Amino acid sequence: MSNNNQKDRLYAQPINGLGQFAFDANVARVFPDMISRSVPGYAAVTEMIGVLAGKYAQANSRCYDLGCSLGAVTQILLERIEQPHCHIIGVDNSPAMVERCCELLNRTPHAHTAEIICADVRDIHIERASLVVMNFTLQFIEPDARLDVLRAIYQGLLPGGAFVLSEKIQFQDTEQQQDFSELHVEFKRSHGYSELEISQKRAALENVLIAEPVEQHIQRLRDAGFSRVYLWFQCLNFVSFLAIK
Ligand code: GEK
Repeated sequence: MSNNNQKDRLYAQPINGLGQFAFDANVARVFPDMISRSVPGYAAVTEMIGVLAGKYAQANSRCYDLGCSLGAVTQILLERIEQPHCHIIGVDNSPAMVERCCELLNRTPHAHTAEIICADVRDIHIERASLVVMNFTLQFIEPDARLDVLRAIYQGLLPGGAFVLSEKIQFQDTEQQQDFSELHVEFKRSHGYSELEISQKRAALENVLIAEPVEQHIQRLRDAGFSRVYLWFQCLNFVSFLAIK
């Protein structure tokens, strides 16, 4: 049985011909450690998604975790949703992530089960949803395709349904961008990442993770149809929005 909590050392040694970051089996192996040491506020956001699920999940509906990775949010939805006949669906387009997600879900007994689908979020049909979560996933989809994703989510939500969107952001103000990027590097250092690990990871993520300003996210959520759009969380350059249909 593979270890649940392997330490992320993927960028600890100099890598010749450093390629683009990909959600492969190596990443899947260390993912919980990687995300908790890289995303300030990740634990707080995922825990709060459980609270939001308690309020917005409706009986006889579907709840989606889009870009579920190893199912951290899916697990929280399974624990927190008590409404009857609420079908929980996790979607991720990385086969390695999906395989590991299913292993981990099978290890944790829950009263309900979740369906995990290996697919691109752009290819799935969202319907009868009371809650849709995209926890740090839209940022990996090319910007031109993002509005269509949000429109499909809006169309698939029931009245009163909620969409939770968490993202790394870019600041329009260059000074704030510089200050918060430095603070993010400091956060990574404080979690034991070396300068080499930080710089190689940053280079690998270039053009893979495309962060946008808060204002652009809010405008896009409105363009997709949402009229109630709230920024409910921010820690440095990581935020989460709640949009209600
Ligand atoms: C968590 N939500 O632990 N379709 C489906 N999945 C995708 C796509 C796509 N087009 N693009 C990327 N992914 C999780 C963390 S991680 C965030 C999400 C991070 C998947 C990708 O395979 C990866 O598993 C996930 O989105 C992003 O709360 O690593 O910063």
